Amino acid sequence: MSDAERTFVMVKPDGVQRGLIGEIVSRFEDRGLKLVGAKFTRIPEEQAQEHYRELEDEPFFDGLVEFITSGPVLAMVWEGQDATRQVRNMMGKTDPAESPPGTIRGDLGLDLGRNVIHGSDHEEDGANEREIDLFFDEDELHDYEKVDETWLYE
Ligand code: IDP
Ligand code: MG
Repeated sequence: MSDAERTFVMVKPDGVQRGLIGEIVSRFEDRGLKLVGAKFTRIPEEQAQEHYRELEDEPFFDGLVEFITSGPVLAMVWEGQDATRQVRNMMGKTDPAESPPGTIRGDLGLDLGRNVIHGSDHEEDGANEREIDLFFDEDELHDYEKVDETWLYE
């Protein structure tokens, strides 16, 4: 595999409440990505502020932090070739209304403030490592071989 990479992904509280965990995890499994870490957790306020720190000057920042801490989330790390960009492509755009059918946000959401999923931004330098470190200890991430790897990668 070239460009093997780990990326941080999270089913947000709205996705958990709407029973979309299975649907979302399924999409990444079907695509061939490998789950290397997962945690069902309620994010402490300080961690939420840190996670979204580049948005702290936005008018929607407080509401965003309130929303993301309002209930449990499923935090995950997925691994695969070019994983960060592939996951972002599967998610669609930030606004579900702008996201094409076939994407997670385009299929499962309607409103910008309730867009179901977070994924590290491939255009933001080092976002995946920073976010993985914020949510996971090293021993919570698992190196293992999956039986389908020789059939997924040339
Ligand atoms: P992303 O989630 O697609 O990476 P970002 O611009 O990083 O989008 O914004 C982070 C999150 O902040 C979005 O997923 C969304 O939940 C929220 N958000 C972004 N822009 C707005 C807005 O204009 N109004 C309300 N919420 C917003
Ligand atoms: Mg972002």
